[in-house]
Amino acid sequence: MISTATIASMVNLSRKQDGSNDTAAFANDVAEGLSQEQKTLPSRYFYDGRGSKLFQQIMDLPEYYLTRAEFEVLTDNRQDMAAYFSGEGFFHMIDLGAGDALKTKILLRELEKQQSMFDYVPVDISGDAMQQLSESLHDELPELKVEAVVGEYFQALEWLQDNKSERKVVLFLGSNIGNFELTDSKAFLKSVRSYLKSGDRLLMGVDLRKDPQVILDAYNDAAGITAEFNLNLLHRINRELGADFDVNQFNHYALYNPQEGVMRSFLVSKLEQQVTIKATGQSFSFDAWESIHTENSHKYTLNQIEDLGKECGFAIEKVFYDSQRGFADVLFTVS
Ligand code: AVJ
Repeated sequence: MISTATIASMVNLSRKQDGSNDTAAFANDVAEGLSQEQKTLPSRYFYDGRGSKLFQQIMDLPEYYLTRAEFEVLTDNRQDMAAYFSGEGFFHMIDLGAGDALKTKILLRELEKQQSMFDYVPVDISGDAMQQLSESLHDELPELKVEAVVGEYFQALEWLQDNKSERKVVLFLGSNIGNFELTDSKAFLKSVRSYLKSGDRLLMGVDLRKDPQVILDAYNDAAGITAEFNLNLLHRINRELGADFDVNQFNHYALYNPQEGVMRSFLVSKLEQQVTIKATGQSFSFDAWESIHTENSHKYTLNQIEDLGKECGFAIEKVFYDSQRGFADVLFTVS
């Protein structure tokens, strides 16, 4: 069957096509992070080619409940969600951090079934991911109008602001909000809000507080995939910035603080050692058992989410839970 309705285009908003500025920014962020008293590396650098593959394996792990929980939420509530989205005519569905969009496809199929008037704007920092997604959507949902955007979240929202005045439904799934510090999540949501107007919506996936042991296991899987994922950051720095990290001399360590509701991940140096990064010409020393903080994964109460939304100009319209009540997709309207 030949479809004339298929329109798949891609906009690349990354700073440089050849990636040179991206490498400079990466080098800069790494040097800055390793120069601090508590060494730190930004979690957004997990997702190079190998890191993205490892994360896909994480999503299949028996211990990593998040993805299955959200899959269930979207599957069980897809009709209801689609009805909320498409009530008021044409809209752009903007998927921040779309990745392989495995979960979003549940909604896309339902919206098509309901003959909703919309187009799909997946946004991701990975050009490869957006290319693959455009192709898979072309095969699976040939009627869907897709405009993939390669870039950072705010670049994409800025671009949308200039180009699209129609109603917007923003998806921010997968508990990606959990990677932000509280102040950053506020800044992020306020910024998203500034691009929206009355009638627009935000659907945000959040991981909820639960048995700390369950959370701990999700980030310390028995197969060691999460450890590989965390350590891959050092492999990436070696490869892209010409560093000489001896990756075997670092351990993955993740612990959950139930008081704050924060999972924190670290790489711990097993011995006193030095690392040189060619790209910046700097060396960094590690004491034995010194740590690099690599990720925060926040777990929320619904009250926190409600307050967070309120402070950023959003009101909860509906909360969709999984059967265990461990994960929620929260539908916000702009207030
Ligand atoms: C993609 C940010 C939601 O924090 O649970 C998985 C990333 N890190 N295992 C998360 C991750 C370790 C994940 N997010």
